[in-house]
Amino acid sequence: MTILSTNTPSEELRRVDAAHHMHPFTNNSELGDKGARVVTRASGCWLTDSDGNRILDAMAGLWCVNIGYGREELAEAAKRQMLELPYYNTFFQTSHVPAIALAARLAELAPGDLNSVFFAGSGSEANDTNLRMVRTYWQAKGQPDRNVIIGRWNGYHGSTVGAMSLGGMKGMHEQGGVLDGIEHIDQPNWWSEGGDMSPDEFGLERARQLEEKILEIGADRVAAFIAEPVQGAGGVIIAPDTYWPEIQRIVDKYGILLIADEVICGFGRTGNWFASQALGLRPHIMTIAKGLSSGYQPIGGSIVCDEVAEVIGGVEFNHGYTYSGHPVACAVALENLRIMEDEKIVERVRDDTGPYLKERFESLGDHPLVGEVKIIGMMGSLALTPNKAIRAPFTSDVGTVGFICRERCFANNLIMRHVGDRMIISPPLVISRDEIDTLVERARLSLDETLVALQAQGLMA
Ligand code: PXG
Repeated sequence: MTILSTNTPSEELRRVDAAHHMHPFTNNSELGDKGARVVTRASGCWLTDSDGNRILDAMAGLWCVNIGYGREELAEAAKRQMLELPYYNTFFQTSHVPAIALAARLAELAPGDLNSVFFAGSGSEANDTNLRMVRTYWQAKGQPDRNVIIGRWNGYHGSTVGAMSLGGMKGMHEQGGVLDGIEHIDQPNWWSEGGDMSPDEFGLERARQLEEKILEIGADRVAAFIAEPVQGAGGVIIAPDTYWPEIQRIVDKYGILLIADEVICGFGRTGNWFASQALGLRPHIMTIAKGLSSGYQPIGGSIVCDEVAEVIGGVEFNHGYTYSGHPVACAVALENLRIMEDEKIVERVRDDTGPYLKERFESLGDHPLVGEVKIIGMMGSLALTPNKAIRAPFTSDVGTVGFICRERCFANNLIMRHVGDRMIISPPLVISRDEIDTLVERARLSLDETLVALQAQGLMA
C-alpha cells in the first residue's frame, strides 16, 4: 500500500493524483503533463503548496473561506461536536441541538420573514431542494400546472441534474441533458452584450425579458424565478442599477416565487449579510452554502419565507438528505457565524477593507488590457479586451487570453481565476490592507506579462 503524506515528494503526489483522482471541471488528460498544484496547508489568506510556494488566495478557495484559513475555534467546535454527537439525522420527527440553534440563528440573520431553514450538504443540493419545494408548494396550493422555473443563461446554481438545469451553463447542459420545465432568459452582462445601449437601458431591457418569458409561457404556469444577485461563476457580473428593481416589480406583478441564490453572495461577500439586502430584493427563498461554514464543513440550505414554509409544512415533503443538518457541520457553521459577528467582519468589509479593495482594484482600469472593472464588497472582475474604447472581444477563442493571464497569476503566486476573458477575485473577507496591496501588485504584474505574451503571439498590437 502506498502511504502518502505532506512529506511525499511533489512529483509522486502529482503522479498518483493523475493516475487515480478524477477532478471536477478538469480535463484529466491535460493534467498528465505537469500535474495538479498540490496544496498542503493554509493560514489566513495564504496557501502553501507541496513545492513550498506561498500563494495569496484571492479566490477564498472556491468563494467560500470567508473567515480565512486555520481558525482553531472551528476545529475545536468540530471536535466538541464529534465527541458529543457526531451524527444523528433530522428525519421522521427527530432533531438535535446544532441544527435547531443554526436554524434559529439564520432566521435572525436573514431579512424579512425568511424564518425557516431546510438544510442540505451543499449549494447544489439546496437548489435541488428549491426546485422540488417550489413545485410542491404550487401543487399544495391547487395549481399543479404552475411548474415552470425560469433561470438565466450563464447563471450557476450547481452541478447536480436539478441545479445544473436551473443554471444556464451551456457546456454543462450539453453533458447528460437537462430537466424539462426550466426556461432561461439572458444575463445582464452589459460589457459583452449591451451593444449601443446605456447600462441603464440595457438593465431594463434584460429585466423585461422576464416579463416576456412569463407571458410566453403563460403567467399561470410559472412557479419561480431563480437568480444569483451577482453572478459569480459566470464572471462576477454586476447588473446595471435598473435591473433588480424591475425584476422585483415583475415578480410581484405575476405573483411568482423569487429564489435568490446567495451561495456566493451571502455571509458578508458583498459587505452585507446577504446581497438581497444590498440590492433591495425580497426573495421568498434564499439558497445558502459556502460562506455559511467558511468552507470548513460541507453544508448548504434554503432559508424560506413564512408563507412557503407554512404550505410545505402542511404536506409531507418527501425530500431530504442523510446529511441534512449534519451536527458537526451545523456546529462549525454556528462558530463561524459567531466569529463573523464578534469580529465585525461584515462591517469591516462594508466600511473599511471593501472600499479599500475597490479603490485599489479599480486602479487596474488604466491597464491597456483592462476594459470594465466591476466590484462589490469582496467580489470583483476585470474584463480583458484588445480595445476598450469599443469593448472589443479578442479574436482568439474565448478564454484563451484569460487562461494566459491566469497562468501568469499562478506563476506570480496569486490565485486569481478566469471566466472566459474576465479575471475574477473573491478573497477571504479577512484580507488586510497590506494583502490587498500585494494582490493588486501581483495582478498588475500578471497583466503586464500577459500583454507581453499577447504581443509576442500577435494577438495584440
Ligand atoms: N449556487 C451558486 C451561486 C454557486 O456559485 C452553487 C450554487 C453550488 O454549490 P455547491 O456547494 O454544490 O458547489 C454554487 C457553486 C467556480 C465555481 O469555478 C463556483 C461554484 C462551485 C465550484 C466552482 O466559479 N459555485
